[in-house]
Amino acid sequence: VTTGLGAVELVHVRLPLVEPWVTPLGRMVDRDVVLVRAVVDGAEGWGECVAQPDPTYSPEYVEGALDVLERHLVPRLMAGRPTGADAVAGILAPVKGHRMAKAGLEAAVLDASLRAAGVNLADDLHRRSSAGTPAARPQRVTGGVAVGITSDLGALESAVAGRVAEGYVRIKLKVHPGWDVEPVASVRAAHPALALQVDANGSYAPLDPAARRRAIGALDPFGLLLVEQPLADDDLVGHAHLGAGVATPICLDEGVTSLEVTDTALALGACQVVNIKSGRVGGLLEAVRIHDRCLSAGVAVWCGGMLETGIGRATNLALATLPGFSLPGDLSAAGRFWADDVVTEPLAVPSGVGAGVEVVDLSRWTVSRRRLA
Ligand code: NPG
Repeated sequence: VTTGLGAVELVHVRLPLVEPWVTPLGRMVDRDVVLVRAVVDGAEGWGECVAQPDPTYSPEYVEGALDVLERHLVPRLMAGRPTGADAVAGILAPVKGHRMAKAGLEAAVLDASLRAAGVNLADDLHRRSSAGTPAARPQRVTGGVAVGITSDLGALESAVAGRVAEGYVRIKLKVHPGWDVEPVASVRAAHPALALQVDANGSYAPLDPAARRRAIGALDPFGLLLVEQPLADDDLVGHAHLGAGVATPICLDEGVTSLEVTDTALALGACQVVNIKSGRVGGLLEAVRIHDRCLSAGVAVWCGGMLETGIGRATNLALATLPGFSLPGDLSAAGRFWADDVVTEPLAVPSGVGAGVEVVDLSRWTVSRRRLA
């Protein structure tokens, strides 16, 4: 058994979605995704790079992630001889940005080293968090689900009714100027007590400040949990101004890329809630730090989703067991997106070692596979 980091493998897979996924950013019928396999101390681990096929959610995208992983990140990591996952972010820090690619690599190393040590991921994250409860971490978390943009209000209503019937306790709707008050009003009328929130993916950015306040303020009567990322990624001041003029709590997603940006957003009053995605912030360990900071600042967090396969969903579930995750995350079951998932386990906080999932034979979905030793 080789000690330390052995081989790293990059697997580009393409999974068909059970139904098209439509957001303010576009329409997707297959999910192209990069899975990272790492061997540490002879144990195999998996991580998922959540970059999307197109650079429309963030500057990262699947082919770019494969390229930066192969040319820059994996060679640096190999040369840096990390003894465990704690060393990964520091070794990769000279490469700027590419947080989703870095996070996928760190997750694979973390999973492998925890498997080698016989430790469960959720337990490990609790040990790392200043607010963790290693002796009594939750065995399950409450999941919410995202409903995409539909062709009309009738289709939206039946999609929401279906998700509520499946048992989801919180629904997130996608909104943009022109598809906001009407869908929210119609869902609220049908489900007066439903925990409901909306995600704009920055689509209100082109409006002037008064029009933003009118559009987002028009959602105030519907008692939403939050409105997510109404403005541009880098417009923290704009979010602070908008938040001062509306009642619905503002949540940041795309805008929060690191612990430092979290501090800036909190100092500016840019948000009342933070969506934490380990990929967006460069890794699970940074996500734990952001969670800890938000918890001590009294800012609620929840775990976002990036249409992950079961590999990424397992790490999301482990993360979401931390105590600051007081709002339901985008932690829908595999069947929400996939007819067949890449893992065998059902969606519950995995109890096994590492991230706790077993990866099936990927060959039927594989676009390319590169082994970097
Ligand atoms: O459950 O994974 C999920 C989907 C949650 O809406 C969701 N994700 O902006 O947060 C987002 C959004 C998204 C993911 C948008 C991928 C575009 C691509």
